[in-house]
Amino acid sequence: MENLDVARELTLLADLLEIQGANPFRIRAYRNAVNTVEGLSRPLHAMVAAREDLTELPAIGENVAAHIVELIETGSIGRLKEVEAEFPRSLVELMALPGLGPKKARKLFGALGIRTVDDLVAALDVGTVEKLEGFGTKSVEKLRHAIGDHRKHTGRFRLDEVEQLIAGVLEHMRHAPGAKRVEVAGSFRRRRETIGDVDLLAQCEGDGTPVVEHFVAFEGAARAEAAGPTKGSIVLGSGLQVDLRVVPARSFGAALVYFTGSKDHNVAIRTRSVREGLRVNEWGVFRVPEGADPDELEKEGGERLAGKTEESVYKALGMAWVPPELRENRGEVEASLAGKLPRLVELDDMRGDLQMHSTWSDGKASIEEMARACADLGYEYFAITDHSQAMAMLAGLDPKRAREQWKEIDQVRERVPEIEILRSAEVDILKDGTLDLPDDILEELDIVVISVHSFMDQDRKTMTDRVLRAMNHPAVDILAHPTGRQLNKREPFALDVEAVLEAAAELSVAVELNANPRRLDLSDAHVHRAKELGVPVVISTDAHSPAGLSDMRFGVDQAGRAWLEPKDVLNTRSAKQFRKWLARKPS
Ligand code: DGT
Ligand code: CA
Ligand code: CA
Ligand code: ZN
Repeated sequence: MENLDVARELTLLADLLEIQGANPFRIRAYRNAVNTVEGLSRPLHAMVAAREDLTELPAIGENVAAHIVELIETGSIGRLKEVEAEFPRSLVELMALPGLGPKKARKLFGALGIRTVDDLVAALDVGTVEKLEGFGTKSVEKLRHAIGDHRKHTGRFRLDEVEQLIAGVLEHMRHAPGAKRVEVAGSFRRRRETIGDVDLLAQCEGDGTPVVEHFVAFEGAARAEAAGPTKGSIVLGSGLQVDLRVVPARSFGAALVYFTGSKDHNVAIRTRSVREGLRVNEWGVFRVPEGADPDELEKEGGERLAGKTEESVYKALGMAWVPPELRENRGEVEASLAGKLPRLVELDDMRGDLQMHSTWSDGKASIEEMARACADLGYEYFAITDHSQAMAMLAGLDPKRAREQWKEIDQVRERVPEIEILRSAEVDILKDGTLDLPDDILEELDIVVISVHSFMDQDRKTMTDRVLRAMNHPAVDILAHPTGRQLNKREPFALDVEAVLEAAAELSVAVELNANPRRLDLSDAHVHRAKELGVPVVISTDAHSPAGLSDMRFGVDQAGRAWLEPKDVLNTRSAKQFRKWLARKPS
């Protein structure tokens, strides 16, 4: 039971209570508690085991604390079961559809017995929904679109969610009898932005049955299946599936290559090996005997050339070891053969962070706290980018407050001299492409970051013109989270990214790779395109607290998937070199 599981169950309770029409204050209390749980750096199960008083945490009252303890100790919340007896939990999936709130969910369930998105699709098809009070033709049309979007997302988990969800499994596997080593392979190891299922490999000589049995006995598994001595599979309470394979040491490297994938990468290296008279599979690399039909051979038939380590496998194929982030058959096989793999950017290369918020807008920590946290990370510089005035609900800064903030920045500069603070703002790109702060303010900022936060449903041409107009402002340095996407939640807005990148190259505007694992915007493919076009990329966390600064690694991993080297990333530069870039334009 990880914190994410606790947050999920409390959210479920709040959602179902909302459908039920319960007291809004009670519902709010649950949602505030969820915020706290999501921000915790320690596992709640450890705190419960240590009998710590959970009500000392912010926004956790007696009632919620009791639910959490009950959930961790018994695996469920009694109150939640009561509500579920009235409204099935699948209704919450319905509420994930934009435009479908708790009232409509209750109505669909009460009047038509609709429990799931599939039920809704069926009802829409027979036309019963538009006859319901409150559901006109137009809202039915909207629902159809929403269902289309929703379908694209279901079944995949964000990378950060998976990291948290499998922590308990990995800990459990440390005690697996006979397992010398356990590694995560698959898309997780390739650091894809979302993950379908998790692929684990355990190294064990001889009979793997005890390892598989230990694995399927994991207490956090909602379902489990042992399939013989080398394979098993569990589904966690969150719905995340984890597959395990048990492999002997002589094959571990080959299995790691095979199960890390991607499938396209595997196919590419196998095709190549055939030409060399070799055979590569999850057991190793083998030389096919003269005149033998490779399809007729045993799984380990032929002379064994490699298998123990990944390096040995690639070497037997005449290749240099390929970083997992690159294994997508996007040219890495050829580059590896030619000895031309890039030296990917690493977390250690980062010298600064160029987007974060403080208590001046919607951040949770002061400028000084953020400064000290950045200094602790070893950065040379960072930018404070609070929102601008149009973001009123996020307490965006108007010119007057911006100037007040600069005074505080000056004070913090004196108190934390070990790091350079750049005066900045995340300036809103208004509906018409103008910027949300006047020129005199923009000119006095050290660095200007711009982004879209409103009117995200504009058509492609309008949105593209709007962003291009904003980028043309001479004060602009960085276009932040350029497509506005939120993984599994909000599709990117309609934008001609190619045109934006071309303009960025022309205007010497950098594009952001937002490292927040909920965004990872731009995507790996777009960042790769930026590199091709010579557009400088910055990797920024968009942190709203010191803890958020550690999201940098997600951005760096994604930059690796885009083939970025340190020289492609502006904030790998020293403060001095970065200042030089800032002075590239007259403004
Ligand atoms: P996911 O789970 O959808 O996020 O993506 P992956 O890449 O983890 O895919 P998954 O879990 O289906 O399989 C794990 C790895 O196993 C995959 O990356 C490559 C390998 N693999 C799976 N199926 C095949 C196949 O049919 N041929 C080959 N050559 N490799 C495969
Ligand atoms: Ca997988
Ligand atoms: Ca799998
Ligand atoms: Zn933003």
